[in-house]
Amino acid sequence: MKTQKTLVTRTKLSLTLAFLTVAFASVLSGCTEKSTKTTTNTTTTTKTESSPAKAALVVGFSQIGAESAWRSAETQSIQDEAKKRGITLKFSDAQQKQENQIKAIRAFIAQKVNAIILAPVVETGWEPVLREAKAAQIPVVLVDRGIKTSDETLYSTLIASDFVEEGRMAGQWLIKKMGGTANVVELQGTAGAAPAIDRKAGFQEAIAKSPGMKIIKSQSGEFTRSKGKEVMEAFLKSEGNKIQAVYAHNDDMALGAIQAIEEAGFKPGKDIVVISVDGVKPAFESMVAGKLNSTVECNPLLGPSAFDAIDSLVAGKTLPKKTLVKDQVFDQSNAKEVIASRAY
Ligand code: GYE
Repeated sequence: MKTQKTLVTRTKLSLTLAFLTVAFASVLSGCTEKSTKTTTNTTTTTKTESSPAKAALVVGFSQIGAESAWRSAETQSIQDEAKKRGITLKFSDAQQKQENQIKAIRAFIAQKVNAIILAPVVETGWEPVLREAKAAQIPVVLVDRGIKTSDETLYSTLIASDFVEEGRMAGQWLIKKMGGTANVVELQGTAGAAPAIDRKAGFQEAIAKSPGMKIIKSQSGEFTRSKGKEVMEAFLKSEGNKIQAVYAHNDDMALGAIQAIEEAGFKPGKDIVVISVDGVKPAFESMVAGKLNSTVECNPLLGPSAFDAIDSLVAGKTLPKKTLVKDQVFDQSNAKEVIASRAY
């Protein structure tokens, strides 16, 4: 009896042990399965998200300000594109001051952002802060305006229009319109800014071929409508009837000048021919209304290419130093036809 009992107990014991072993094994295998799943999940996540590895990107954007319709369209494009790609964008508006941009870049570096987008207000004075970004291994993408530096390794790439060419196109259009002879007043952009320097140079180069084309006055209207109006009022006061054409480095200043011309009792677009650069919606409306004569487009929708560049840089690729945005000339002859299709 005793032996039998022991046997039964032993059998029970080994059965229990066997059961436990199986149970433990399946718990273990469950664990393994789970951890495999987790691994699989992680892999999938990383795979689908060689994008949402993007989603984790934090980018700082140092913007110049909000001086023009062009600038607002550029800001919008970069903000929209960041949102679309799930990128966290730290946005800083410098209110036209380089010192504010430098502060913003230093803050981005301290926050260890993955990349910096910089629209530099002027061409010079960026080396010290860009050296700090380089030391922190944070790539810098310049958008819309270039800088002057002897060390091109301080930024990764520049995405911008050819402002000299825009100036040339404006000059050529005006020579044709004026039959090679005109007294022109020029409203320049922000002093020291790449588009102001280059648009002036390109225009001068173009009109140099027609000795009848003369710039009789030239002053900065700071790329704003109000300053453009103010400077044009002063030009009209001192030059009056002599002025036959206005060349403004952007649409906002041209629109301000148009107001000044009307208030002085002249007809913009007829008595005084007006040409500018940018191609924003209000410029098209003014051309349709017969006031602005022509605008040379400068595309501000730089968000998609800026973030494509950042993706490449984060992936360790090297980019060309400059990517050119293509522009074209519009005038009263085609403004009506294209106005509805304008995206900014
Ligand atoms: O033409 C002007 C703006 O940097 C290209 O800046 C840009 C210029 C643009 O304020 O309207």
